[in-house]
Amino acid sequence: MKILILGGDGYLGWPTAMYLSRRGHDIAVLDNFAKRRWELEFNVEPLIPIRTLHDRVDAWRALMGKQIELFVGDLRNYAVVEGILDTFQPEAIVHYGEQPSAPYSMMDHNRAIFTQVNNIAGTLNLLWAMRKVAPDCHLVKLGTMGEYGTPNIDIEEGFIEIEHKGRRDVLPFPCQPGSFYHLSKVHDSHNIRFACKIWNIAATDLHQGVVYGIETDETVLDERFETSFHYDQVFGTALNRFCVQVVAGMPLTVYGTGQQTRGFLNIRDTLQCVELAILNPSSPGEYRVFNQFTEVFSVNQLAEVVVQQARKLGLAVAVNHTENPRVELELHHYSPMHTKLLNLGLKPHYLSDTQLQKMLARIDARKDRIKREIIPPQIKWEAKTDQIEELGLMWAGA
Ligand code: USQ
Repeated sequence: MKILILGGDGYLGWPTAMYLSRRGHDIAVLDNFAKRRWELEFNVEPLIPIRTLHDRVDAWRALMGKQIELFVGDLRNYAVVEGILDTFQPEAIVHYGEQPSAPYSMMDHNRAIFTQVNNIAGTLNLLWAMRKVAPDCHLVKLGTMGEYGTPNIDIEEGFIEIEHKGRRDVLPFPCQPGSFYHLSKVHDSHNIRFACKIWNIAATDLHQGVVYGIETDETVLDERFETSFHYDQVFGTALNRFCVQVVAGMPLTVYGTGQQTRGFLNIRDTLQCVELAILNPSSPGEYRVFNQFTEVFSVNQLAEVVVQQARKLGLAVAVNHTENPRVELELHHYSPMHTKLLNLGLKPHYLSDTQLQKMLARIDARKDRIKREIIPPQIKWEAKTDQIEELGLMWAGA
């Protein structure tokens, strides 16, 4: 199948491109390298050095004999989007091409605006271009479990049947996201659902949980295929950060009481889920939501499993309950449904001792590259003063 991957240079985009290419699909990737620029804003870098996208694509061709077509461009530029869709004529589009960090979006006014304009305008351009030049293409969009927030009822997969004043309807599940980033995904979801309705577009909105992991079956084939593994306060996610922290001999940064609970999944399962969505497309005009995670953990549980494995390696570990920089419920109900992908055949890679040991070993091999100063959380949700001055950062536009 012809598949276009937006955000093909990223933590998930590049491994997805390799995974699908290896399975015989005809792959093109688009990226504007924005993530590499945001890294420079904060002087952060992935733990394992990554090649340029051009070099990765060349290496993939040289080693695997498979062509990944490379487009460089910005989704905010409508002409670029329409041009690429028209040229490549994808049958499926996997859309990762957004600003992915909640802390980034909460840092200051400019970055909040940037996140929403970038994410929402990019997706809107895509929808308009699909309508015009690729109306039969299936959109597989990466949304987030964070769109739902933490309501005091079980979370359904996208929709809930409600009875109100004697009448019944199936309506989008209420959204109470916890950052301007997560809100950008909610706005995307509304736009996509509407586009499906009016233009008969087929779309799957993958409400993904927190991804962890440092490698996939393809990244390990050659050092040029490595993906960008972050552990800093802006782009690093909880479990990845905790693993780097123990290796660096730093206390684990559990925010607040650590009782806050989320859905998690291995990076290998992201690839599986995306492929399952592509191979089992929604129908024209159908907007569907899959909750994409395999296990639920509280932050304390995550810290505990990392501590256990680190101790086995003789690492000295401490857990530091720092003041929570975010505004989020710490003690809450959390029981989201996640059966649709399992029903399509998802075989989860659950978090295991072996998996964690492997991850810690990979991190340990790159221990000398850990920048300790980019780990502590400094970006605060409720700061009323301008945080960029305190953090010594400036906004130069995006
Ligand atoms: N947390 C800590 N300590 C840390 C980092 C995080 O206690 O050092 C806590 C946070 O307070 C939060 C939870 O861990 O309660 C998850 O935070 P995270 O930074 O791992 O993930 P989050 O900001 O929610 O965002 C990540 C991805 C985002 C994706 C989302 C899925 O960056 O792109 O949409 O996970 S979800 O969390 O389900 O919304």
